Amino acid sequence: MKTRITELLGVKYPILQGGMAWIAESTLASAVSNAGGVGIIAGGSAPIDYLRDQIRRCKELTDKPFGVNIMLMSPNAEDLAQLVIDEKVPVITTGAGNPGKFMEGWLNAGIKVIPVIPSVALAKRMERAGAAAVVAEGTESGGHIGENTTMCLVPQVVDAVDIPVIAAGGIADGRGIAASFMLGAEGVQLGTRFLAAEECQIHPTYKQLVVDAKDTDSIVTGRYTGHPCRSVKTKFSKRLASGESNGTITPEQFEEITLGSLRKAVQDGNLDEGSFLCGAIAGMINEVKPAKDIIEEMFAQAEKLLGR
Ligand code: TUI
Repeated sequence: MKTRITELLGVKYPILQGGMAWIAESTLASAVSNAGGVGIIAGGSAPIDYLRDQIRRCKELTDKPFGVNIMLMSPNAEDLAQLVIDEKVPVITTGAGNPGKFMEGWLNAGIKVIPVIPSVALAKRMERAGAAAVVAEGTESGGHIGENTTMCLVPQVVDAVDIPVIAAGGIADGRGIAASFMLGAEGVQLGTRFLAAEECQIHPTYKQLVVDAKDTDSIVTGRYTGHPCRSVKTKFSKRLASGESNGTITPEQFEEITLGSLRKAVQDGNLDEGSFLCGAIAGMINEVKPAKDIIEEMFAQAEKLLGR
């Protein structure tokens, strides 16, 4: 399936793995890259030595292209932004902010920059700033989200920019990929589907929550903090949601309670204090399998649907 994304990145399939903070490390990223997609290591708010180590491990595990996601709300975004230059990472995705101030440095280093954007306005700004492509991410996604849906956002971004558009949010099989292509996207980014990849290193409790989730099992919390986040419905996330709506948890208390909650989910499988981020499509994911099988099966289905 050749598109401007496969050409730009030199890969077999036009698929990026989401740069999920605390989750997307070198084992998962290299498995996706070895399968013909683009594996992404999450910078998150990791210490610089950890990310350097992960990048070097990924280089040992694959000779295929891979990328790093820079989460722009991270307190050490500046250091991580320099690290990816020093380590000659070929592709960067960004999230949770406008990467404008880093663009010149990255472009001068020959890095292909692919910002994740939740709006047409930001897509246009990123194109002017030299982005190679954009990921248009709908509110169906897991984690920190914008307002617009994938179905509405992707075609509007496609109409607004000339660079290739990658669709994200609510995609987990060949039907979602085919639909994204019909909307004008030339690639897809999937996060939640890869939570249930064999190579994904999250706690078994987290993986099981994703596999067991049904259609109504994701919940958005934290709108009143300005950082809405989608996760699996658990006692913890439901308590946050009710505290937010009935005023018993202030925005400041919310930030305090959720600080470190993603790590508690990923590493400890802590159901009482962990935030198990996931997309609204989790209900469709019922099986853990290798990243290679996930990718090959999805693209076989998509190609059939698209009549190729
Ligand atoms: O970034 C994500 N998803 C994430 S980041 C994350 S870690 C986190 N932890 C606590 C608070 C916030 C994040 C978990 N999930 N997806 C990409 C994404 N980017 N979604 C929305 C945005 C975004 C939002 C505003 C991108 C740009 C933006 O720009 C605002 C501006 O400055 O113009």
